[in-house]
Amino acid sequence: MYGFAPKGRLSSRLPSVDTDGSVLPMLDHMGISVRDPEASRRFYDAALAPLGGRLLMEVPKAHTGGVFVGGYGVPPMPDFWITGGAPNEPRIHVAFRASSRAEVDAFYQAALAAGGRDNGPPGPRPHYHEHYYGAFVLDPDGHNIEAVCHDPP
Ligand SMILES: N[C@@H](CCC(=O)N[C@@H](CS)C(=O)NCC(=O)O)C(=O)O
Repeated sequence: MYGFAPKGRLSSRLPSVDTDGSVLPMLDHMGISVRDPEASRRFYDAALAPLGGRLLMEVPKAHTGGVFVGGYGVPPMPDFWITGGAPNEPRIHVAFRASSRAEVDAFYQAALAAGGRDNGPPGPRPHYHEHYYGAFVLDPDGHNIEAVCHDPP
């Protein structure tokens, strides 16, 4: 379903720097547990689309004990995984990067329309930093999902 390879050899130092000079985040991928994978897929399909994200990979159930394990990301790399099972306690907070404030707004609207619950409408959060603009939605299990743009307006 997807093929991923880094653009070049990665530096072993932090922050990781790709061969083209771009800085890569320390975090490679992460995952959360969700009670109803179909409901969560509907939510994340919709919520992440405005950010350029989509389901990129599903691990064959022969390798997962029969549960859904799917990876979302901006192609080509899945970096956010959902796994069917008992939701994490306490619930997880995940922030997805948006490239504009309009994308944050679109994330919020799409996430609410796909069954999310409001946890903070789009707007500046200057207590994080001067240009921080975020929106927060609880996913079907109550995980606190955010889109954030760090750029000046
Ligand atoms: N409802 C708050 C949500 C803020 C929020 O969830 N912030 C993240 C960090 S960006 C978080 O995990 N905060 C800690 C907490 O809520 O316990 C808002 O709209 O600002």
